[in-house]
Amino acid sequence: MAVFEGSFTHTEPLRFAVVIARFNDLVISKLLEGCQDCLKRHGIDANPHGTQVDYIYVPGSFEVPVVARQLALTHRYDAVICLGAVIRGQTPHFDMVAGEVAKGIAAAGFQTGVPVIFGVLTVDTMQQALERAGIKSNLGWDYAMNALEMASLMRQLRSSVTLDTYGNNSQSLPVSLKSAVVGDLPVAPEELG
Ligand code: INI
Repeated sequence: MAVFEGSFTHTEPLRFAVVIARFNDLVISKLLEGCQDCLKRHGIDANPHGTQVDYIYVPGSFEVPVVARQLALTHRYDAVICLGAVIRGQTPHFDMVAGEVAKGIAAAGFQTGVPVIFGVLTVDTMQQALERAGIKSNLGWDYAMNALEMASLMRQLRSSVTLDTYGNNSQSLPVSLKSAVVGDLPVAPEELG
């Protein structure tokens, strides 16, 4: 048997998409800075004109999932990082918006087999949002770490499913997982249970 876990080295081949909600830009721009700082310090060329990271802007967090899913479906990226901030004090629809965004981002990852990172702050106040976007810590850094780890893990799982330790095609994974890790388009709902 084997242990699989993502690493934070050998990042040269990795490709990421970052989906950025413009709403609450004061917070989001800081999350993005933290995210880019982490990627750069792990050897990623985070330049928008470079080859490793694409940046896609949407109006608000509600629009993030549809774009994240579309990007994941291209299978051009090892992971999609979603950045947003939904603040309770700003909208009576907080629970609805936050819930739909969370569900949509989870579905984008689940349906495509591509890690889609939930980097959407859901907080009560702007103060809390800013604390998590640089005043105390910067969760943008953590989201990038999650993306690096998942990107690496999925590459390992893909190569182990394609060719296992004994040089055979592995038959041990359930169909849904096999389909997800080898990057088939998209996993049929009935396989997801
Ligand atoms: N979008 C956010 O990302 N955060 C919020 O706090 C927010 N509030 O407060 O309303 C918000 N609204 C916009 C929403 O995401 C959509 O862009 C809009 O409803 C159009 O679909």
